[in-house]
Formats: sequence, structure tokens, C-alpha cells
Amino acid sequence: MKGQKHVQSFLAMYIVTLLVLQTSEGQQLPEETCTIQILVPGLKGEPGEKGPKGAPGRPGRVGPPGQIGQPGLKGQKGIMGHYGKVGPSGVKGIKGDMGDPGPKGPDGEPGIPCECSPIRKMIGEMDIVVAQLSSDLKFIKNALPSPAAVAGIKETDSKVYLLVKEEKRYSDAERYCQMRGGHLAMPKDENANTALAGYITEAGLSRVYIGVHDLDVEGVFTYVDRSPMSTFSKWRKGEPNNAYDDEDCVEMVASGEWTDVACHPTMFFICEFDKDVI
Ligand SMILES: [Ca+2]
Ligand SMILES: [Ca+2]
Repeated sequence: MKGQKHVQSFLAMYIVTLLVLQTSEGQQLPEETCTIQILVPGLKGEPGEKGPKGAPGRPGRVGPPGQIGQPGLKGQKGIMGHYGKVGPSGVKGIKGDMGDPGPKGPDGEPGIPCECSPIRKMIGEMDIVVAQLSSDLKFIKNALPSPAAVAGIKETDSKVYLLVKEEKRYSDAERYCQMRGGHLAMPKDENANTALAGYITEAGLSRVYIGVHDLDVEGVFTYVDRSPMSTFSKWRKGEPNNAYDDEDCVEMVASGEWTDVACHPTMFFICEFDKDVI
């Protein structure tokens, strides 16, 4: 058995040597390539010295996320940013005070001498007439939408009276006068009452509403502009009698006397206007 094992080892060495020779083909081999060397394994040697320190290993795996840190201290104030866009226009402001008067201008050219003082005087008088006519025209435009219904226009120093030949109830008559800037006629003294009576007679009328009533408090007559009747009245004898407990308005007859009558019948009437108002 021992001899057989020895032969096997020999054969193994032989094959190894052949393999070494085959791998050396193509290289510059020495002349003695045909020499066969038989290699026999030697005894196990002594352990070698400790080798040098190896290279560092590869990095380890990524660890788990850390805990949330504590909030840091507040930083310092930053520098001012850019200006923003221009905003929309504001509302219009209140008008300012008037400025100081400007400097005096240069003197004008001297005028042409003439004898024109009489002409100037005439022009001045015409200006006054024109102003009066303009005022009258303005009044007529306002007061006379239907001139055919007007029996006449009369005036005293302070009043203008309009005789209206349209039959209206008391309240409608007063409204008609108010729409034109006046009231039903309010005779407050003998002169005014006499003038009104004359207008009624001239116009051929027998009776008209005037601006007197006791609609607010029975028996207490006032003017239609709510001014009290203090010193003057012109009641006909036996009036006011509040007949049928239904007479709260007042008419003037052609003689100038007053009578309390009901307010709902329709009749002609007289409006009055203050001259300084028209
Ligand atoms: Ca009455
Ligand atoms: Ca009466």
C-alpha cells in the first residue's frame, strides 16, 4: 500500500511539471527544456512575522436620524427691504384757503376825452329799468303758466297780487300760490285790505279765498303763513260764525269784508308775493 501511494505522488508531481512546461510554450526557453525535475513537497515552515496594518475598511451604514434640536436664539434685525409699488390715488382733499392777492397790475392806457356824462347818466337809468324788467319777467314766467286764467296783476309798495280766475278749493288755491313762491293774500292792515277789495271789484269778481283760516285750532284764526292775527281783521257783522260747525276758511267779498266759509267749495282766489323775494 505504501508503495502504491508513493507512485501516486510521483505521478501527481509529474503531471504538475508537464503542466508547467506547457504553460511556458511560446516563451524563450533555455536549451535544457527537456530536463525533467521532480518536485517533492517540503516540511511545513515556521509561522511568518505579523504583517503590516491593513487599509481602512469601508464606511459603515447611515445611522438613524437625530433628535430635533433646541430652537436657536433670535437673529438680528435685517436691513430695510426695497420700496413697494405706488398705491392708488387717495380721495380728493378739501379745498385750500384762498391765496394772498397778487401784485397790482400796470396802469391802463388813458381814455379818450369826450362829453359823455349825459350819456353815462342815461345808460345808468336804463340799467335800472332793465333790472326791474328782468325781475318782472322772471316773476311772470314763474307765476303765469296760464295767463288766460289771471284776472290781473296788482302791486303795492311791498307786495305783488295775482288775481286767479281758476276755481279751486282752499288747500289747492294755497298750493297754487306756494308753487309760485307766494301764499294766498294776507291783508294785515287797512291799506292792504282796501287794495285787495279794489282789485276784486275791478276784476268783476264777488268773492275770493284769502289766506286766513282756523284749521289748526277752532275759533283761533291765523294767516296761512302761520303768523298770528294780532291787530287787524275785517270780519263782516255776525262773522265768523263757524256755520254748521264746518267753516274754517275765509273769503273776502267785494266790499273788503271777511266771512268764514267751508274750505271745500271751489272759488277764485288772490295770491300775494313779497317784492323783495321775486
Ligand atoms: Ca271754524
Ligand atoms: Ca261763516
